[in-house]
Amino acid sequence: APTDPEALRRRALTALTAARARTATLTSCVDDHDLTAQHSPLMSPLVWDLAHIGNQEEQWLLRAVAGRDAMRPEIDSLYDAFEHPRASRPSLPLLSPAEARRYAAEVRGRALDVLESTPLEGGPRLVDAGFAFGMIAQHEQQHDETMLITHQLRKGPAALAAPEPPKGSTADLPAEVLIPGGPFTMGTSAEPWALDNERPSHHRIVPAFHLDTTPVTCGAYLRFIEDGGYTDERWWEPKGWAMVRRHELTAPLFWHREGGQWLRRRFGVTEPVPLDEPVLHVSWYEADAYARWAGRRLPTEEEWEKAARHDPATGRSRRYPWGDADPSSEHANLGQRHLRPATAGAYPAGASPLGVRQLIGDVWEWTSSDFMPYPGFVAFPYREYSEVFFGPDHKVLRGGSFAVDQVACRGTFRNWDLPVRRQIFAGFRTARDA
Ligand code: AVJ
Ligand code: FE
Repeated sequence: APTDPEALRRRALTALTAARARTATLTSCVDDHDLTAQHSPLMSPLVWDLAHIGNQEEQWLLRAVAGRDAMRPEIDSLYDAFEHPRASRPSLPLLSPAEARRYAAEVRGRALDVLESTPLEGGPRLVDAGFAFGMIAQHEQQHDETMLITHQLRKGPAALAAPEPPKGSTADLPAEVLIPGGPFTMGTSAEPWALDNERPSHHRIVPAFHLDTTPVTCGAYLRFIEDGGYTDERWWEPKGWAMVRRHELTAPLFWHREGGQWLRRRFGVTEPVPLDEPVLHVSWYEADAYARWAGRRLPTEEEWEKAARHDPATGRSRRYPWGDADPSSEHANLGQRHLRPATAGAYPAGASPLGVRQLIGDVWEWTSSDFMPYPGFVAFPYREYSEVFFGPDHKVLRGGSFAVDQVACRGTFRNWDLPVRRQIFAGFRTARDA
């Protein structure tokens, strides 16, 4: 990771520009009606995400770093995620698509002036401007993933297209990999754009365990379904069983059965369920039930990170499974380059030192862990980014999906959500004690 000011400035400019190009794609591929409609009570209208991206950039770059006055103080509360739940956002007096575009573009123009004229340091606090630019690029990319989820929930014809990801095969791969017991370094104090919840680095002792070589595939998940997984209370946590009964769940979100065949809807297209692709759109409860049915369990968050980062040859933790180099298209399925996960066994160049595949990209992976602070955690730049979500309500997801940009994805990156959530691009892999 670069530390000299000119390299940081270039890295920030590249990251901000890439995020805005993706935002433009996601908000120009449908008409104004689809931008302002609510496609699911779980999601904001797309036009809310667009203006919220601009408003956060105004608050954290123009006001906090550069000390500018608010451009439109009356809109701050409309775009405060804690003031208005997603379901209520369509009834707010939101900026129109044209106004939201103009506002976000105006903020960006000023932010680039600030980037030109502000001395950059690489430290992890907001006052270290290098971090503030990285944080805002990650924030925009996270909302781009959120908008892609809205597109997946949207009814109607496809609006987005992308080439197919590379094919992989598990024929020559072991089903699981043994991760030997012992200490490893978890989290980071060095990565300049790591967010508060990834810090600080600290030692953990992780007993030996076995981890699936690849994420669980649709084909494997289908065996759980066909074995009566959704009708057998034995496999389910009580709250998961209650969810299955209440909503009469029989399969992952977006799957349905027709003429004896399982189909799924993906970005406006209905297609046969791809048996060799990692399963997507399962809740934590479904992942947990599958693992119990298979005689296994979900990995803990620390097991996941050790498998992804620990190099047994040197004893140090890498930035990514393949080493310290930034991800390329050879390493992982990231950045909405493709609109689906690659089949299991793809991306051999992205394997970990012990041979675990597809830890980064493809599907977010549910872990068994609650979202908790690391020892020495300090909230920044605001408590609402991570701290208010710590506790037993949220489960940690790791590794990133095909919809995550590389700026918001690394071996230490932590995502979290409620265990009932299914619309996110989440799958899982399983583990067992050694
Ligand atoms: C880390 C993905 C759970 O989208 O709610 C965006 C990221 N925080 N704006 C979310 C986030 C503030 C967050 N997740
Ligand atoms: Fe946000």
